[in-house]
Amino acid sequence: MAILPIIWAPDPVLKTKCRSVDVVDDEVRRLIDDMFQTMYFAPGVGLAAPQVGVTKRVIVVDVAGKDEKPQPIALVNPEIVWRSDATQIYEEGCLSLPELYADVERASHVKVRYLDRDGAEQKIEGEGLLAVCLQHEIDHIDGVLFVDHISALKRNIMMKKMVKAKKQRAREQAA
Ligand code: GNR
Ligand code: NI
Repeated sequence: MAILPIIWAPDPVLKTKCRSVDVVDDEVRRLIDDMFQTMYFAPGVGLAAPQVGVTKRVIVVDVAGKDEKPQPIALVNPEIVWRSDATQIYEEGCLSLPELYADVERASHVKVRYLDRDGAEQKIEGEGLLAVCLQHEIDHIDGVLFVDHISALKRNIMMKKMVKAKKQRAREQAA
């Protein structure tokens, strides 16, 4: 298992519509294991494959609280099959947009069909943070970031901060 480097925006890999997985094989299971390790280390409540540079339709989530038992869920080829008309607003963050947060409105309840790590078809229903997280991660494999749901003005300010932060990091790494 390995902790993988997380890619920061702006980066073309985060804008890519990812490819479906044909077969859930050992290579995909290794990716899932590495993604869980990377997500728990970060720490985060979700992670999508393009955030670690892999343009495949694979996401992992665990929205259990600190004192709760872990609830890891790996979803291959996830597809939202139903979303509620009712919406919720949640202050989102993203490991690919470190230290940036914004309110995003999404469906408050979703049903998602996916393949589990054994390749078996499963369905999951989520509300609250799980619904937010499933939609945020499925956006990632379609090349969409949470800032794509806010006003262009706010998005431009945030992306300028990201360009600055990346330049600063490049300077630090060169030093
Ligand atoms: O760790 C994360 N927290 C979070 C908080 C509110 C809404 C969405 C998220 S997902 C984020 C991890 C991440 O970037 N996943 O892609
Ligand atoms: Ni994210």
